Amino acid sequence: MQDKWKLATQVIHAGHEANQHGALVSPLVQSATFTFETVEQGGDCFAGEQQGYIYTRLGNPTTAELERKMAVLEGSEAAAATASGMAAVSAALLTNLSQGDHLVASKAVYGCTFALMTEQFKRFGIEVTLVDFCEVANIAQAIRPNTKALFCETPVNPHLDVYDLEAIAALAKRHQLVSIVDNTFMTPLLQRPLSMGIDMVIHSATKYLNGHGDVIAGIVCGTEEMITKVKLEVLKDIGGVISPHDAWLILRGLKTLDVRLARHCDNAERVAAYLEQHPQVARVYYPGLKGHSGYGLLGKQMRRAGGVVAFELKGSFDTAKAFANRLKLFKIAVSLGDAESLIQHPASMTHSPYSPEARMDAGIGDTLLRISLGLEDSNDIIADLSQAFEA
Ligand code: LCS
Repeated sequence: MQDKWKLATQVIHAGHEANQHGALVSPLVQSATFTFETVEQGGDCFAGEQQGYIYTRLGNPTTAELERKMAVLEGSEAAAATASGMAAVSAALLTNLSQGDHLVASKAVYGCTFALMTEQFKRFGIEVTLVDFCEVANIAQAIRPNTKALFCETPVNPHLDVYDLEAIAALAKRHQLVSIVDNTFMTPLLQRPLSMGIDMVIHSATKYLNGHGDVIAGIVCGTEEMITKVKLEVLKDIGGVISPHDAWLILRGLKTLDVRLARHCDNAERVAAYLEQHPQVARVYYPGLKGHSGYGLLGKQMRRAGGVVAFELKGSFDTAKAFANRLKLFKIAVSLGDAESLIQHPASMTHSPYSPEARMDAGIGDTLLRISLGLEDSNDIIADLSQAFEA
């Protein structure tokens, strides 16, 4: 019965287990360590001969509930919650890559993911080739004998390019590579990469999953074997584990994910259409618009186009800056997926880890603005944009 529930029901119920007091909402287990009856029992728990919580870096009941819920939502065997989205990206990649290995990744990714791959991995002898994932042939050409994994986001932060997940998964399988997808912009309610053959999914849970702008966290989903490696080989020793309190807040946020996403998407669709017809706008990037390269995958790979829209104004960088500075309802802030509508300038903010050349090559222009549509009334959002255009 539970297996058949729709995802809108699973966001509320999946992963919940009966507790001592019959509390409807699972109690927050805010404890760093767990006690043993005897030294022998402690030793058996460490040796894996007895089940039991030991120390929160190794596992925690509140964290475990979030992990069970996310595994159900993504359709994975298991999940690991992490201290941030970057901890999830690095845990997923470091589980699969060692010195001398090679990674093929999309050249347009979140700025810190770019920095991790191009700066940190270099220090540890992990090679990375960045290509445009719009053409699967580009990925195939970049594969070498020592390639171990493929990595991308789709839709991409910040300009929302969309990549064909079935084609990427098939290519990975042909070459026995691990395919890893960052599903932050979609959440499992709009896109389920594992159902298309992708091996691992990661999230910045900071965004839609939590949805209230008060937590930094991440999730990795995959097979039991992969997630055990993530937990025992990376999280245990490198230590990027989630705080139980943050896991508890995400469990609360997830209950409303379906209803929140509906509003985020409605608002984004309306704003994208408004911007597209505006004479001061040069170009709108939103997979829900007919002219967008990802439009063909809408309905097939993605249920809806999400709550983020990017656009370029006619004019210079100063025009874009002045426009953003005039907005009143929109807050100038990075992050996305919050109740509040946010605007940011990728070139100087989220994607500043790129060199100007690498950024232009990835299609992230100087005048690009990215907005995350919040949960406000769309009339107020449009009115705010209109007054900024008129000023
Ligand atoms: N993956 C994607 C697609 C992201 O957008 C981000 C953060 C991360 C991973 C990293 O997650 P975090 O560690 O921040 O939880 N994106 C941000 C953004 O666009 N603005 O601020 C952060």
